[in-house]
Amino acid sequence: MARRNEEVARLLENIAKLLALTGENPYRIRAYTQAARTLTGISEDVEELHRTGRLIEVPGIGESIAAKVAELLETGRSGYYEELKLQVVDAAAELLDVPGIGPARAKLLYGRLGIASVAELERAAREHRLRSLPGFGATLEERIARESARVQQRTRRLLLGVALPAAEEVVHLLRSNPAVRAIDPAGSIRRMKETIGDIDILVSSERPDAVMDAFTTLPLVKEVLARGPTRSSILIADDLQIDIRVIRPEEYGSALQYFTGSKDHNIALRSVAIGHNWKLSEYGLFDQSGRRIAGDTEERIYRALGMDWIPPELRENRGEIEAARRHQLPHLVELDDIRGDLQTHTDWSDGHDPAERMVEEAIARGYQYLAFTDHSRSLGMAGGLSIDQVRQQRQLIDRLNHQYAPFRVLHGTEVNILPDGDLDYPDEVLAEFDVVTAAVHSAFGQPRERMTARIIRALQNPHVGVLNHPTGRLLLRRTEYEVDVEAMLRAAAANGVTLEVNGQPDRLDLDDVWSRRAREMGVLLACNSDAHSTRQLGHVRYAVATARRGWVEPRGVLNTLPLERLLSHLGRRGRPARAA
Ligand code: DGT
Ligand code: CA
Ligand code: CA
Ligand code: ZN
Repeated sequence: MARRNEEVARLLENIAKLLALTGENPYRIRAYTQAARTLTGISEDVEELHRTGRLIEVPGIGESIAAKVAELLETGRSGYYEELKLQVVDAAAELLDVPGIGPARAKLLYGRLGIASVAELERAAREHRLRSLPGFGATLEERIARESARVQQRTRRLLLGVALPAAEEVVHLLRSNPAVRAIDPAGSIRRMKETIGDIDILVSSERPDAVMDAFTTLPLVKEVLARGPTRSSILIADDLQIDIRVIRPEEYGSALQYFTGSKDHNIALRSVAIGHNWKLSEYGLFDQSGRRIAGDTEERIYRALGMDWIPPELRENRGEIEAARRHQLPHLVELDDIRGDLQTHTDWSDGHDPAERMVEEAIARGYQYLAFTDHSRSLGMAGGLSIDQVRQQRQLIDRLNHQYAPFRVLHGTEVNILPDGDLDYPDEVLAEFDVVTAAVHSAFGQPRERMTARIIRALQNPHVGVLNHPTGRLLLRRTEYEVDVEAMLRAAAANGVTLEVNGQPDRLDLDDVWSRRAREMGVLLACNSDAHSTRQLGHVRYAVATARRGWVEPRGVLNTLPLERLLSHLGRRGRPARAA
């Protein structure tokens, strides 16, 4: 079953928001947001914690919050939250989703202008009706217009990291059904696009009725939206909508090809078929007389059209059809190629799990090495490490290396790039790490030239091995900071610095297009999880998916190297790697 941690966390966050609207004291409000954050990060299942009476052992969860969590888990609702909603104008609460709008401004917008939804807010901002309000200037008005557009966009699309596990669970539950011959996620999920509009699943079967029965009665169904003979839609937790289509086996390949998309890829592929005087549709590939040339598998369709089968991640009409015709498709990196992770956090900074548990999970994943890259000292909020703590952590890492040999724990840091491009530790401290990863975590608002110069300066520091989440975007929330990415890539190439493809579902940074460009320019990439818990080590799959969408091959990814070659690569930058 899916974990309900996220659902519970959202309730706690909503309570915090409503409390803020009622003018509750900040300590209580913070208790709820902290508890929400903790629940999202921990690897334990919240239902399990509740069942075994250990909820109140979770840091930051006292009896009062535990009681509300218990009620939600047992009854699916929260009386406390319902009551709060009645107290507060429910609609005004929606405005708080817009960055820049706090409780005071929400009250003002509702009270003075009667604005009760994000859509109305956007319209009012575009019509310049906000600037007359006290404390609202033209700049804020512009920002609100932009941010409320983004909030509405966000509610229309989902992160791949949310949609994919849900789709996979449905696929897993149905696969063993005897009426199901084959089942696959299609659409943007199969292409591993960074955000997903809706979830499409295809089933090959000769008994559509039986498949529909099974689908619409899955235990995770919250609501059946539509049920037809070969097509149905359900709603599951978090209001995720899943559409399923049942296809006859002889048409399954062509349907899978068609519904995988992208639309642009399909259009280009269809014109190849037209070039042969053939017709390609979701029902098959047919010649002029209507005879079926192919249809049961995708491989046969692509082969009949004179090309290699194209991995779904490449189907964006970015040159893949030409490459497939010439038999020159890239040999894409795979999850199994990854030998270790070069960005992870432990409970020494803002991670949730102790170093030992991270190591054990990495070993269970089949890794040869794992770098701990806890935050550096100026990131107080995230428990950045003082120089003393760095040295204490090294003793622990030496112990772990002894205990878990031949597995190798690398002592790393995610060192802040300060606003002027200096790094957050002096060079002699940086020289002691096995791997230095650097990142921008502050002063995001710098103008483009300053930000670009700042990052390039960091790339020129001979101790820096990797630049983390290079553009700083947060999907559906914050665009990248202003930076000349081409110049950044050139500097990375010139200085031999690896650029990260960060696997956190809301980062995927570098993205697919920049990853491809980076490789063209000779820049190495690292597919990392940026895990803040053992469970999140699995996020590396999204980094690999993004790299695959960027045509990246295993030799383009630093952490496909076995340990010895990784160490010698890291040593090449300025200082010898420490002997194990
Ligand atoms: P999404 O859901 O917005 O993340 O993106 P997709 O790619 O999953 O798009 P969706 O769900 O609208 O349709 C699934 C696939 O069906 C799409 O990738 C390609 C195919 N498709 C949909 N509409 C058309 C169309 O008008 N022409 C062609 N050639 N293919 C289409
Ligand atoms: Ca879709
Ligand atoms: Ca769809
Ligand atoms: Zn970071």
